[in-house]
Amino acid sequence: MCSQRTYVILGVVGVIITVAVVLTLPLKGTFIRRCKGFKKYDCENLWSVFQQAYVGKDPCNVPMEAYDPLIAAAPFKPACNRMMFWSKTKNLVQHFNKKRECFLTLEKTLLGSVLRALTWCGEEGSSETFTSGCPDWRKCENNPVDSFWRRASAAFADVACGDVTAVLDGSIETPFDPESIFGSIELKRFKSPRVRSLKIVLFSGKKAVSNCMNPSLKDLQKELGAGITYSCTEMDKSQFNECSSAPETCGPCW
Ligand code: N1C
Repeated sequence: MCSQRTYVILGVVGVIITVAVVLTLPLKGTFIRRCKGFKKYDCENLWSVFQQAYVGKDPCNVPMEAYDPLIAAAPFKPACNRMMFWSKTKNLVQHFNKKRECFLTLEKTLLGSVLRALTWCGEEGSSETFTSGCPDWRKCENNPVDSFWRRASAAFADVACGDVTAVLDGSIETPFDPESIFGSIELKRFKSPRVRSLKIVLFSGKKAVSNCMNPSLKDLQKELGAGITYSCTEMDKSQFNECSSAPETCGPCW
């Protein structure tokens, strides 16, 4: 006969196992399901390579290099003249690209898409993946999620070629932030003659606060590699909508 104490212990162990499984499964499930939408990848292997970057590690000590094997397992392919970057305009760009299939953003690639809008981390001495209680940039820079986006952004920018587009926010005072991933990583990796030009689209929703003469855009130009042509176009909501509702023509809107 089991004592009441044994039942309590078994119950607690059961709850711990269930919590561990419930915490890990949704991430793996989402990762594999999204991955299977892309052909020709070994999704189980990618999941295991991905996990090796952060499982069992202090979640404040996962550098971007931890994802080197993941990037090597699913390298980005160049899409000349169609690559789109952004800073502080994620929702707008997602909305724009839903209607218009012309541009390729990081979030539409295999790696960007399997990890889009997800949170994950590990813990020292544990083989589990957690999806809540993970540190973000306010706690530490080298957290598993931000390090992934920095590493993936670097690799995505490395393959940029031809005419490259970047959508910045014209409704804030400083559209170009040198500390952002776009400013500190992607921009610095555009190389001439592989990249011919950088086309900035300065999008203002309700109210334009800055224009193409903004001082932060002068700073951007100073950071741009020699030999890459720079241009800037201001767009309001109706121009942007007009452009995004012409999906059949992938011709330039800017
Ligand atoms: O720091 P940001 O923007 O300048 O980064 C955006 C830049 C884009 O060009 C993308 O190629 O870097 C890439 N990128 C993503 O695709 C992405 N998806 C989700 C960078 N970050 C991404 N995220 C999350 O948004 C991530 O958690 C990161 O820290 C933020 C950065 O958003 P931002 O400051 O607007």
